[in-house]
Amino acid sequence: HAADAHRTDLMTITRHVLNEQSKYPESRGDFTILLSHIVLGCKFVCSAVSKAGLAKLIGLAGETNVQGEEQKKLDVLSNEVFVKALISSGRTCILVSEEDEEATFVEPSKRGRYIVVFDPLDGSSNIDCGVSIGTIFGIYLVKDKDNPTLDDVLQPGTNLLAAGYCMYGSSCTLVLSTGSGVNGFTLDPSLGEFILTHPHIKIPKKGKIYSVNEGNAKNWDEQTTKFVEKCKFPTDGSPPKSLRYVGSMVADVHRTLLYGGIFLYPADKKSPNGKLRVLYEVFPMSYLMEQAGGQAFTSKQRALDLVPKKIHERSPVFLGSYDDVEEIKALYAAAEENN
Ligand code: P6P
Repeated sequence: HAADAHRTDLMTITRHVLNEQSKYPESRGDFTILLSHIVLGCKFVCSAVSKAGLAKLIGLAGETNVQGEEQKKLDVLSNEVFVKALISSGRTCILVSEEDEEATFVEPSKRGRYIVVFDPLDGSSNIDCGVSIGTIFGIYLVKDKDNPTLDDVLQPGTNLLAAGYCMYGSSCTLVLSTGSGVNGFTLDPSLGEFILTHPHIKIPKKGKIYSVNEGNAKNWDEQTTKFVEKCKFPTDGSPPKSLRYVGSMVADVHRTLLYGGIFLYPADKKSPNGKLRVLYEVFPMSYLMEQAGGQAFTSKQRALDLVPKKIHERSPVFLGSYDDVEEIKALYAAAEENN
């Protein structure tokens, strides 16, 4: 009764992480506890986002409610929930959030060994039109938890212990890697549990989709312009690629991970470092792409090799199917040689 076993042998995210952690005999369950608090935050945001539309009717989330009180915007609310959940886990010592200008150093009595970098509600400008948005996070170890410094946060993405995102769309899907592949979990609202629905996600080696904001084409550099031109007018007889661009990173990356293709947020004359943030957008998504057999590039180097100097630093990023990213890397490498 394999089907029956599948139905009754529920692989929840907590069980899955415990299984993975059991490979490390020295692990004391701290990481599992940390992750369960991140999952709690995702469940809260999922519930708040799904009510956002209704909230307009009853004056919640960013509107003034019947008492005329200014309700918090969803991204501010989400940030507060994640910060409180992470601190209460007792396993974190530094938090970096897209919503907070400065890093949060957890008070010694509640401090643990982990650093969490996160965007609590990425793409939140899209929420009013019902487009999928998401939480993006990455987890590092602190060097010395009794003396945490900002240097602990300005680490290359190659030091990440884990990364993931939770997409709030038609369903609530959490995609996670702790360093041995990528797995996807879907929230079963009747159980309040994330159940393993996409085991061992592997991105297709080559894709048929490119994903970029063509509205910035006027400001692109020559290499990006050439690459996009090749997507539209292939010179090798292959069919043109399809353009799919949601404008919400989690939605565009999730589609790229499952269907293949390439997502680009290049630098342009207006934004010489592109728009996406290194710590809590580029690194976690690049980590997941590599774990799923794809790759991520910044126009100069492997994205995970970047060493950020500031916590809200930006970088151009080209990520997705291995072969597609190779093509744009070749264009930038050729330009380097000619310089
Ligand atoms: P543009 C959303 O505001 C965001 O930070 C990412 O989620 C998304 O990929 C990007 O910006 C979209 O930017 O300039 O194309 O609207």
